[in-house]
Amino acid sequence: MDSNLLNIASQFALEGTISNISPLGSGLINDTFRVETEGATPDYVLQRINHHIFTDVDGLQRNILAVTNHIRAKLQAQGVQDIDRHVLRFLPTKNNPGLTYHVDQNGSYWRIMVLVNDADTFDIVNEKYSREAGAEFGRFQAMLVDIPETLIESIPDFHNMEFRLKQLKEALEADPVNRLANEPEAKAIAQDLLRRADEMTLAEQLHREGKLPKRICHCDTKVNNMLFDKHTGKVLCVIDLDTVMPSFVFSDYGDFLRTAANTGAEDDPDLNRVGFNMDIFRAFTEGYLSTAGQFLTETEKANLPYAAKLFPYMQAVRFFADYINGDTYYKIQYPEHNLVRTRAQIRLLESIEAHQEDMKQFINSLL
Ligand code: GN1
Ligand code: MG
Repeated sequence: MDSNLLNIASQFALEGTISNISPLGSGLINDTFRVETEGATPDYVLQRINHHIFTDVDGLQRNILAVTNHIRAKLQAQGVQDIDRHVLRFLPTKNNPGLTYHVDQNGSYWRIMVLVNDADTFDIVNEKYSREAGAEFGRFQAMLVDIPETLIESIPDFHNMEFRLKQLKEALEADPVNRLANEPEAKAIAQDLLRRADEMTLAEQLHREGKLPKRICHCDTKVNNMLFDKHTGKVLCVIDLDTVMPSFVFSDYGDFLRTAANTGAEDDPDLNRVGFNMDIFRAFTEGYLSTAGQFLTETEKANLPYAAKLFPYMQAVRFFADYINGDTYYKIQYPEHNLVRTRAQIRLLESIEAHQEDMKQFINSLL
């Protein structure tokens, strides 16, 4: 067992005696370890927080604590059993009961949460799981509509489409590795993306007009950010809370469909595989509206089809800006990776655009 990791884990007020620490999962942003303890005490998840991406770790952890405490209190009031399986629990440090992170001598930030055992995550979901995921993400937002704390944006302007377009325009102007100048395809993509700018910044426009609220959202509702019970298949809880922040509800609705309703991969080189799966859309939307329907405004409901196209669009803008910038943000596996990702997201966007009318009709039929 790594004595350095043991020393870090020992800074936290955990129960039991640590018997083993080993790498866990395949996250791209944080480093994650499983901390096992002897006997019946819980096992834990130890994480090094990427403080280059999340620059305000204190604010980030205060966000997460406010959210998990608020949800925990509601579950308690509802008499839910086994609460640690239904909401993440972060431990305080031994020295400071109000602090849920530790800074080591290298300046790395660490936190520990209780491990939810006998749980599965999925990268691909069928209709049944999509319906449950929709209900769970809707429930998550619903439980947080009355949270008293003011949350920070753990990544400022994370899902602000106007800001993402501004970043793209800056990249195109600087063109630091001459990809725009040298590649006719890059010019065509830039035009294709920019011509949709007005339509795609609808959320920011509505917000300025006072017609669209910000609420506490998860902001990374990829299909694999939800735990399911290994034995019953029932949804347990939402994980990966780093990006929980004020945003438009479109974030959670749109990003799930971007990942779960794509018939191909996010970076599929074969565009013929990429398309929008309407069965997954219908199942997820049914689930989502069954729990979020009560608090959503008419404007929010009417714009769910827009939310579905917004997220592949935003992701295309982000991948493409990174490609033009010379691949400084997303990890790439090969030089054209960000370009391939951009093409795939644009193909998905086109497929969603073609389904807008069907989507509107389906949503109206549920209301
Ligand atoms: C990043 O690292 P990962 O895969 O959880 C990104 C998301 C993107 C996603 C695209 C903090 O998430 O916003 O949707 O890549 N997270 C951050 O795959 O930028
Ligand atoms: Mg994740």
